[in-house]
Parts: sequence; C-alpha cells; structure tokens
Amino acid sequence: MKKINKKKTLITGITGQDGAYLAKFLLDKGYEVYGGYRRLSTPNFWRLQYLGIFEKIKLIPMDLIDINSIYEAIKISQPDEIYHLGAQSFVGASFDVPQATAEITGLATTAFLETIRHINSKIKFYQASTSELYGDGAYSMLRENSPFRPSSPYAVAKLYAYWITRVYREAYGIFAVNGILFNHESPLRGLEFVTRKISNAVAKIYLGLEKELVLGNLDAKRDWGYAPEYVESMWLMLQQPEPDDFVIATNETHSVKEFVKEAFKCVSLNFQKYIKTNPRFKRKFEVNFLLGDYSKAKKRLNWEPKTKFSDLVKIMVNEDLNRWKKWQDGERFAFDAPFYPSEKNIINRSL
Ligand code: NAP
Ligand code: G4F
Repeated sequence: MKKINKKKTLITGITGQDGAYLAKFLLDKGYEVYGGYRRLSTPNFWRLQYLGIFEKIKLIPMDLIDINSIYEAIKISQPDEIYHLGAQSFVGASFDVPQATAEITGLATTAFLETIRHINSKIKFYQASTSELYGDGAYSMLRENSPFRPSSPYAVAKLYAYWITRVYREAYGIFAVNGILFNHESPLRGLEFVTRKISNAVAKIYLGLEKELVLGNLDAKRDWGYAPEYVESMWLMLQQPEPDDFVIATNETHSVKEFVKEAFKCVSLNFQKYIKTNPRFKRKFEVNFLLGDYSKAKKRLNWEPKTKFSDLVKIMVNEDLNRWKKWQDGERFAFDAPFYPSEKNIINRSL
C-alpha cells in the first residue's frame, strides 16, 4: 500500500496562546507538528499540557533573535507550512523594551522569508499581523485596505513584518500571507492582557482570594473574538489558491468596562463595588477604538466567528473559577495564575 506522507508544519510561538490552539488544530488535521521554543530558566509548556498535546509535538530550540536557530529549525522540520506566531506580543511591554520588540516582533520575519527563499521557496508562510497596525484615530470599520498608523513600538515592529511579508510575496513569488487578526482571547490568554486579568481577578474575588480589580483605561474599545476559532482562519489562508491578506474579526466592539461588567455578572456580583482605576495601568499612547470587518474572510475563506461576546466572557470566567476551586482543593495541574507575581511588585511597568 502507498504510504501517505503527513503534511509538516513549523509553528513559532508554540508556547503561547495561539501556538497551543493552532498546534492542537493541526494535529487533529493529521499534521506532523514542530514547535520552535526558546530556552527559559523555568519551562513554560503549561498551555500544551493543558490541551493534552505536549507529548505530540516535536520541539526545536529556536530564538527569534538568533537567525541561525531559525535557519536550523526550518532545515530540521522541512515544513510544508510555517505559522510565524512568535513575538514580544504585549503592547505595554513594547514601551519598556522597544529595541528587543523591534528585533523579535519585526526583524525576525525577514529571517524566515530569506531562509524560505534560499532553501525551499515552496514553503507557505503565515505572518501573525494585527489590528494594532491601524493604531489610534480610526473610529470606523477597519478593512484590509484601511490605512495603518501604528501607535506603539509593538505596532511599528508588526508594520515592518507586515510589509516585508508582502515584499517577499511580490518580489519572489513566495506564498506568504498576513492574517490581520483583531484581539482574540481564551482561558489560555496571558495574564497581563486585560481580558484574562479580569477573568482571573473576578474568579479570585468571588472565592475571597482577592478584594479588588485595578485597571487603566476602562473606555478603550476592542473587537474581541474567541482564539480557537481564529487559529482555523490561519490554516484556511494557507489553503487558498493564491496568497492574500485577510482581516479576522467579529464586526462588534465593546469597551473594557463592558467586559468587566459582564464578567462580574457571571458570578452575580456588582462590578462597581470592586473595580478601581490607577493611571499606572494606562498606556503612554492609547489605541482607543478597534472594530474589524471580516467580510473578505467570509467570502473567500468561508470563515466567520461563532462565539458571541457574552459567551466569550463566560467561558473565561468559568474556566478561571474552576481552576481556582480545584487549586484550593489541593489539585495540581498546568495553570499559570498561582505563579504570577502580584502587579504591586512590578515596578516601572508602562502598560
Ligand atoms: P503570546 O501568547 O504572547 O505568545 C507569544 C509567543 O512568542 C510565545 O510562545 C513566546 O514564547 C514566543 N516568543 C516571544 N519571544 C520569543 C523569542 N525571542 N524567541 C522565540 N519565541 C519567542 O501571543 P499570542 O496571543 O499567542 O499571539 C500570537 C501572535 O499573534 C503574536 O505574534 C501576536 O503578536 C499576534 N497577534 C495576537 C493577537 C491576539 O489578540 N492574541 C491579535 C493579533 C496578532 P515564551 O512562552 O517563551 O514567552
Ligand atoms: O489586553 P490588552 O493588553 O491588548 P491590546 O493592547 O489590545 O493588544 C492585544 O491585541 C492586539 C490586537 O489588536 C495584539 F496584536 C496584541 O499582541 C495583543 O494580543 O489591552 C486592551 C485594552 C487597551 O486599550 C488597554 O489600555 O485594555 C486597556 N486596559 C485597561 N486596563 C488594560 C488595562 N490593558 C492591560 N493589559 N491591563 C490593564 O490593567
């Protein structure tokens, strides 16, 4: 019988929220999954363990500031598809470490494209682009052709990565695409991002483990979707006959305050009793409003979001509640929150 070769993929940022969900999605599709990860003093595989896929992934040491390790990772995995999700992805931190952000989040994309060009120009490439490219000042529906005005070192780095992806597509005919994804959240979201900060705090307040929730700008609006649905769109983009760029969003926008209100509603508490604001959690340069139009993705990829805003909030709060309850009962499992430092102990943090 003829042996059917499995498709191979290399995912960067495998330890992050999207990397973990995408790895699960591609394993379920029958792919052989390689994941680029960087050495940390304490291993950080909790998301892969949480999804029960840790043992199924072939891990390759790779740091985005080390071009040789990128080249090696591609040589070793010989992928059909690369999903480049690795990045210094926190907007706030990009004001603290702008140069590292430029290298990790921006420049590294060139190393992938150059390696593809030299060793196998048939490899398809996905670049994790972002709604942060649009920046502040656009109070309307944002589409693939809307203007970009990046408002943070993170967004500037992503702008570079966006354009270099397009340049390699045009100049060398590489199948390279930009997924312009609006915010997408889940129980695997990092704790410094506002949605998970809220769901985790609400769970702890409900269980008497915390007294208050301190945030920055409550009026900022985001187009929030559910991460497991968004990773499918990445795969769909690489299955098209021609490479192109797509906005992935929900066509809805909600304020941080609405998220807070909805989250406290999940545990029948009045948010006004627990919420506080502190300027230290405000951005130096805020993106006040983001709202995306996914109609091109719907038409061409047959992709659309399914989870509504209130359900997303429920999923996140319920999951954090379950985790903290189990933790209090002495159960031990892959979970980030108990090991996260109190924000009071983090100085000079320019969110
Ligand atoms: P995330 O959870 O912060 O994951 C980022 C990943 O990048 C982690 O695996 C991290 O590894 C890795 N990484 C960071 N610096 C690295 C380095 N120097 N070398 C190797 N790996 C490094 O981010 P995410 O939410 O999954 O987002 C995935 C991608 O989509 C990112 O590029 C992000 O900018 C972009 N994006 C996200 C959203 C969103 O709403 N989530 C929207 C648009 C675009 P460690 O675990 O070792 O830190
Ligand atoms: O959750 P955030 O930190 O996400 P942000 O800045 O929108 O970035 C995320 O989405 C981007 C896509 O648009 C990705 F490219 C990026 O990688 C990342 O995944 O902040 C959301 C909003 C901001 O307006 C922020 O000022 O929440 C506001 N906010 C208010 N209080 C806060 C807080 N944000 C954080 N992180 N912490 C607060 O206490």
